Amino acid sequence: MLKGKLKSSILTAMLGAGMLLAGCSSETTQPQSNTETPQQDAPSAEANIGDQVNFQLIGIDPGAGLMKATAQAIEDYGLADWELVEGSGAAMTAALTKAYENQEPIIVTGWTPHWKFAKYDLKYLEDPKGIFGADEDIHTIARLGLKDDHPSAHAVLDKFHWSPDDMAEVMVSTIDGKEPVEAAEAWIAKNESKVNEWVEGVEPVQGDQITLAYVAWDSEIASTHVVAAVLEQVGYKVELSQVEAGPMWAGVAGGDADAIVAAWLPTTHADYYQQFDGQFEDLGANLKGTKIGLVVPSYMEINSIEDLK
Ligand code: PBE
Repeated sequence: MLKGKLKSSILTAMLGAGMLLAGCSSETTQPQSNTETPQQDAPSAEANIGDQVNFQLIGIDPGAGLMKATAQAIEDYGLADWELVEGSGAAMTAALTKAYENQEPIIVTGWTPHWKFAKYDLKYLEDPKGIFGADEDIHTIARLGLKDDHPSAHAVLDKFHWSPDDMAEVMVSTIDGKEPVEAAEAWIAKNESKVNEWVEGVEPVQGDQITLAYVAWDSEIASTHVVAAVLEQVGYKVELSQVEAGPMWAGVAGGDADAIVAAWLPTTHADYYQQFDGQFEDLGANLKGTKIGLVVPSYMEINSIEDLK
């Protein structure tokens, strides 16, 4: 598990660095070509949107459902000139932050709940073909047999539910400098009555081990750390296993992980759900009202994915 975690964070760091380099080189070439080629002196607001952002959609980790949906959108909207840049959640927010600070155009793959909507003025591009699906829910998924082996953990996981605002609050405090563990504990301390509902009537345990798998999406970093801290209050020793999306689903289906709280359904993780159907227990929604799509700063003039053609 540790190996996987290390590998994935190195990969994330490399991808992040690669993207930053790509960002730098485009910054240096753009002004040059503007001065050298008089025809390109037109104000950038009038330049084709594709040219403004080098025909790049800034993606995240390749296993994310959001990436599959974006690839589908590229196909269905006829955006063959466009490239979906693979990276990570962290690389995507780094690129967005940099562009936003310079008021430069950028198009990122985005989702709600996410702290970026609290920090920046952003908008989803309209998706008239409905490729990114309607609002959906985040489910908790347990491995088969968890209920018999660890009934208290199963009970807490089954009861765990909160709102998009709750999740966003934990995400924002992480981005404001708290470690995920501290952000989770601070939220728990402020929301005793909600947390009491999840642990009410649950039999305490003495250091039994529970493993939660998750992907380093900011939303799932928040939820997984909150649930881990609550399980620890009940007496569990919780191991967090940070992996990619495919291994996360394979882990809970194969029993290496006891549970995940990161299943975006029915659309975003439909492939994984079908692939492992029958090999896990779906404990239902822990949060209702998520959204995915293409996101741009509000200062950009485009409003619809169709404007990218
Ligand atoms: N996300 C965040 C994930 C699910 C959670 C939207 C980036 C995905 O696309 O799979």
